[in-house]
Amino acid sequence: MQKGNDCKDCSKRGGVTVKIPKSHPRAKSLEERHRLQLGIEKGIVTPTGMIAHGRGEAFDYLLGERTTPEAKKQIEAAAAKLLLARKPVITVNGNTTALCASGIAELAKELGAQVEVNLFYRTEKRARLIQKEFRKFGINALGADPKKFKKAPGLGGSKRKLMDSDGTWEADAVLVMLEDGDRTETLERMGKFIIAIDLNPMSRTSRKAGITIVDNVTRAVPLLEKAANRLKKSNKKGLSVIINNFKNKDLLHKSEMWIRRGMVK
Ligand code: PTJ
Repeated sequence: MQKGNDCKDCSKRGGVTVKIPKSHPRAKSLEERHRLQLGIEKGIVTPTGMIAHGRGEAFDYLLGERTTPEAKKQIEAAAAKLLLARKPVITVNGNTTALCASGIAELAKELGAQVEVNLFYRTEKRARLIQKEFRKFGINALGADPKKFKKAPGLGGSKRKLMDSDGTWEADAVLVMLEDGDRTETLERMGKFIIAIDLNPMSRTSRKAGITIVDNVTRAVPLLEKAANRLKKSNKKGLSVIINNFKNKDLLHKSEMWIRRGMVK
């Protein structure tokens, strides 16, 4: 859970305050739902973001709501790749902002990466609210200035085609979370290396990304920051060895086996 919570252990639903005891077996899951609810109230999260989160929760439940050994390897490779990148960019939407803006901000600082707002249900107001949220954590997020937009080719009418000319447009490595397959494919076609965080190892984004972390963003983002901090001490050769030994397809298969069978075989 991110730092700087608006609410610690209670949630207001329809004017009713509901206490979530720390000992509640689903406390973390309820806190995440509450965080999204607050995000909707603030205008940061789109209402369908709740449905997207529910889908993620289902996969997370089947993964045992923990970072699997495979996800730990995916996180290590992702950190190595982002550290080697000339210009890494982290793109954020409503859900990721509500769930872990402070963690993303820490990660961006650790990597020297830029943060860029990219929305499916884009309104300029939402983009500015997300930018404002990141400012609280010392990040000047890109993606809210229409004068700087360039359009990714091949994304048709989707507002996800909008790219900041100083951000994803220039990036060589892009970290995406809760991403659509068509944007992942487009960014790859543009020559960018995609690192995805997605609880569904079977999604188009998971299969198209160069490195996929099959984990909840709320766990993966702080672990990625820790890995980046640790690997910063390695030289380029050491980081390249990690990436060269990494096999995205194999680890995706193993992640899928956790979900399908509760074991890796
Ligand atoms: O904020 P906007 O306007 O950009 O809206 C974005 C939404 C959330 C509507 C959009 O990203 C969306 O529809 O997402 P999806 O396609 O439902 O979800 C993308 C993937 O993220 C799915 O494979 C989910 O299982 C996965 N996912 C959901 N929650 C999490 C997650 N992966 C990691 N951590 C989560 N907490």
